[in-house]
Amino acid sequence: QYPEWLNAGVELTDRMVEKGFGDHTALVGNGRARTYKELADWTNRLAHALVSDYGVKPGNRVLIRSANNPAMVACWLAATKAGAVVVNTMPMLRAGELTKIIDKAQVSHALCDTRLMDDLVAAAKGSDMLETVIGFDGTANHDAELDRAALTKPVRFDAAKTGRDDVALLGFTSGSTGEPKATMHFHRDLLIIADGYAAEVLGVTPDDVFVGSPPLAFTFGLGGLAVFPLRFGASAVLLENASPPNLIEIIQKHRATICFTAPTAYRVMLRAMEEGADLSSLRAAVSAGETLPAPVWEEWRRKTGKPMLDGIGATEMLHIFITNRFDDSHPGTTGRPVAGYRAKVVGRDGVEVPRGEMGQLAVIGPTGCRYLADDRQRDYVLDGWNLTGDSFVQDDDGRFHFAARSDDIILSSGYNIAGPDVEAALLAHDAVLECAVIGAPDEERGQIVEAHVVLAEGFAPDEALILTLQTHCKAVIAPFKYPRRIIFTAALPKTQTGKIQRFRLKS
Ligand code: 3SK
Repeated sequence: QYPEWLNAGVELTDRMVEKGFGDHTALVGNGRARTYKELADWTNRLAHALVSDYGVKPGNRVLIRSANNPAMVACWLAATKAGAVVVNTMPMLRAGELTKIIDKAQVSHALCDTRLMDDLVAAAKGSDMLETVIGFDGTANHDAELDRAALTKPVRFDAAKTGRDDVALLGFTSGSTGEPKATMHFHRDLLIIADGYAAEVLGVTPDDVFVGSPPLAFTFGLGGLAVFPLRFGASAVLLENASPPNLIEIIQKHRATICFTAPTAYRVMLRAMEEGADLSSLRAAVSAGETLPAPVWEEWRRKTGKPMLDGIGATEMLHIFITNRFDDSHPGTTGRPVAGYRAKVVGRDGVEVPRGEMGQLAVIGPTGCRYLADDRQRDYVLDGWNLTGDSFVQDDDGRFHFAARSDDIILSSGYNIAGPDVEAALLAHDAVLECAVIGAPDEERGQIVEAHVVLAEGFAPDEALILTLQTHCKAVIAPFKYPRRIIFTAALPKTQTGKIQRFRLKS
């Protein structure tokens, strides 16, 4: 359904102006709001500068380093219009991590918020490939090299003639080993996720105001905070610091309607509501990236009268491919495939297992995994089906239920225990703010269930609480699953996209 020649950058800006959204607010951030017309002009000027002053050519790999702000979105759209393949990166990355990405993606140009230059400059020194590092002003006062170059350029730009199946984006994912993989996504893929998930599931309208915490460098964030709003003439509020308190403040201030974040932030929002925070403007609370504990879903429903939309996505698939719906959302399930996708649960032999049995989730659809120069492609895609590495069960009604990452199944005394089941039980106790459950080696049992727990305010980490939590778990899940060891900790190790790194808890 997409034309042969297609440029996602143009579709999300100039095309929206053509459709009559020119005066509508597109992006808000760093104290300013920008309309679609302003965004189209801004990105066209930047694209001119990239091409004429810095020699960006179609197919060049262009790295962007920034926190979530309108300038980052503008740079991404401009580079896309110029036909570049964009590699968005997170501000927290250090030089060593950037070097790996630069080498893997063969990055020739880097656009960097001037506040984040040091690590990029250090990374560039270690690379033969990266020739041009250009600073932009992330605060959007137009006071850096790229901004100055763009200032005098025309507001019309003839975008590169990109095909719908030309690569537009490289999404990096570290996987559980920490060795980065780059996933290639086409111009059409960027529109497919909007025309699929965002239209079918969220029913986005121009009145929607998006907020959220995932970095734009993570495809969850790029979709939820840039592609989805811009595809439908809606607005996005971008936060450089999207800590839960900031998120809560912004939702109230901008009367946000759609929020993309992780379960931990929703837990904080629930507490804030008790203290008077008004989050009633939210019509969609999208949760992904980590399993959504059923108690959080239930409390959200109780306090807001609305369901939460838990979903599962993957950088390999670009965005969410199985999800709950407003009229079909249930605690503890991930829901059904997004329109255009099919999913099944398979055994080790790749054959579908009967309903009710646990196996690996396989998914097929209009987006899918294409690793850049990586043998791991063979493990991920089998006969067109993407093997996500997640263990799921499909129930008799066809809904998918997350069991665990395949790495998170604990084998204890002959029992298969899904770590997330134990986490959900622990999280149902008021004392537990966050937790991660792993299998720790044990001579007698092979493995035992070990829980790492961050306590909520006001609870003391003592032996009595360990006993209380163990007793609580035995009461809410099969007693053989209870955590035999509980370790209290101040924080859990997480990736920069907020996913808990359970493998780092394993000694
Ligand atoms: O959870 C994820 O890993 C994810 C990745 C990309 C897009 C969306 C999601 C939820």
